[in-house]
Amino acid sequence: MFKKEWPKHSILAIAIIATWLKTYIVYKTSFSITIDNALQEFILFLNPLSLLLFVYGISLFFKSDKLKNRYIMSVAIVTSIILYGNVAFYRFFSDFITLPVLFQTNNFGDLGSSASESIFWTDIVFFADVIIIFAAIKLLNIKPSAKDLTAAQRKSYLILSAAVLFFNLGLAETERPQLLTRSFDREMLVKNIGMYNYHLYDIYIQSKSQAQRALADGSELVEVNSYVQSNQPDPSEEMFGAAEGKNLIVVTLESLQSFVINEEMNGQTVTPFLNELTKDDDTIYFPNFYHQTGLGKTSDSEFLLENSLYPLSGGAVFFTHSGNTYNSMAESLGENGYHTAVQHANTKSFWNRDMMYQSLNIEEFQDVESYTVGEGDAVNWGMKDIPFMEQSVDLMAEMPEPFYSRMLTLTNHHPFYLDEEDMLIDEYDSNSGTLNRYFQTARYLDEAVKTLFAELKAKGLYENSVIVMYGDHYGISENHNEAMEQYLGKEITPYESAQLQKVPFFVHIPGSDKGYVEEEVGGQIDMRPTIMHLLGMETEKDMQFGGDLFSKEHEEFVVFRDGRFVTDKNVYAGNVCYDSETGEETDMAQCQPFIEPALQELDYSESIINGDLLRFYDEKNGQLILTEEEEAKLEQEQLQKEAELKE
Ligand code: GP9
Ligand code: MN
Repeated sequence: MFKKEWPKHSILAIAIIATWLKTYIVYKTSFSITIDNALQEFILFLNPLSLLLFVYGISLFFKSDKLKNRYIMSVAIVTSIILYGNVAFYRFFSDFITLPVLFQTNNFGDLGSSASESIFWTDIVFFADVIIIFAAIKLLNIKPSAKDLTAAQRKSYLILSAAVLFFNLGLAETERPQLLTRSFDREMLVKNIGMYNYHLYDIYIQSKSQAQRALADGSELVEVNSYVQSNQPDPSEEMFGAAEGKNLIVVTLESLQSFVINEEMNGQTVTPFLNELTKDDDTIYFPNFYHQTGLGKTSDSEFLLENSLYPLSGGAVFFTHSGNTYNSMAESLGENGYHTAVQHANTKSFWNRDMMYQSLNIEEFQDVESYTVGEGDAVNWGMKDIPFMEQSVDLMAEMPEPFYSRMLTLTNHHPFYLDEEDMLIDEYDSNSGTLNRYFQTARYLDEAVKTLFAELKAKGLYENSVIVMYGDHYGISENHNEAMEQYLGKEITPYESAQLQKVPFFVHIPGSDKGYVEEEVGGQIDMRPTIMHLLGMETEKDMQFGGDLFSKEHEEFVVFRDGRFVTDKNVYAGNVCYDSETGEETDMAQCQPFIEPALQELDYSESIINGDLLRFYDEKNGQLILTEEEEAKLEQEQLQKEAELKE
């Protein structure tokens, strides 16, 4: 075989095939990537190919064979190092590498000590393709006479590799719509676009935010700061400290919208337990409360809750800005002696939570690994909410008190599938299976909340806790408007669409006798100051856009992430001003004064995130952290302004 003359580009072909197959074998043996169907398996198999074809293919442009071979060897070595780096990292962290991990210096301690335990000499097999290519270069007798490819042939080759890439992306898009714009779990990225493309994508996302960060300086915070300071409502005297010293349990009610609360579907009650709570002596229920999330869905709602900042207009801030400085609610509570935790029975890398929670200073993240998902305990996206609640309370009972635990539910999630035995009511009868099933999963979620209360009581945690619950975002998108019209019995105008962004918000303080229905118009941005004041913590120095919902000074002005807004009198949606009472179109002059401020507020928040501006802010004393030059620059600007005014 070594005597025989091999075709000119044998080495290239061998390299592509060897690295491709090796990558696939490593996927299957070194990572636990969940595969649900044959298409996903096929995508996984295919996904290393596009990049390998391209990168190895560049060798076609080299003139000398020697250079070609050297280049091919280097590509094999570099891709092997990338893949192997991930394998070693995964052994310890069960996650794929992302750039910020390499730059987060506090991670290095862990990395160093774990590296030695995650590397074995047998790992040389991860370089099998390098060895094969090396052997091929040394041993094979390549036709010396053959000509190089013509320009046209090279062009077709590049077109082929681009075609493979688009084919791959197309399949990924069918499998995971909006993969690159919203859903951001590294596992899902690796699964759909491949390890190598994932790293390119990661580099792109991270360098984009790093560039914006590098260009920003503290003086940008001056204007934002004075805006924020002038918009802080004072805490309500009655509610400030009403839950002081208690444990804080925040429940994220997955995809729960207010349109099911206190309503029936074909004569069946959808949320019996939550309905009772709305009338309960110890619960304050907010029926005019809106979600303000964007593409980051659940994670955006977490961001709003923790930071009282708006999420981003493009992409999920959990994914794009997990390295920023934040002054989260968890951090403040931690400083006030709270143990802080998140409980969520899903993979920790989903929404990049494992990274982001470090930046938010959340002490403990109990992800799926903390739970025992027994036979029949999982449906749809993962662990069912009822067993999740049961086990979560057990875990909570182990936490030092006072604690702040945030529980993220999962069952009431698109596509809203449920096991037969968990269907407590019938399906609805519209043309949308999604909406039909939604009522059943919402009913199940309600049952899970009931379970939570019962478990807390059983474990003796109930009395000493305050329970806050909020719907994270809509569950039924506008694609189901026709079915929604049937259910609501009215046409869905832009006004109605905005109304459908209402999500329930509950504040339950056991034994307080403070329950009532609070009609105040508010949004998720208001959760943080509202909660912190309840716990008796001041927030006046916080860089936050929300306000205490109990405060008399709270402004009824909710800005949606897309620029729509709601005030006590109006709803502004689809560039039309509506009267909030009647839902009829009204004089634009009523909305006009709010249009600019709404965008301004979103802009301010966005500039904080993009410039990572909180690194220039000391939330302890409410002072900006400026360099001497920045101080001087500001003074100069101030003088100039004064001079202009005099003229
Ligand atoms: C996944 C859960 C659901 O962990 O938070 O995410 P979503 O798709 O609703 O943002
Ligand atoms: Mn969600």
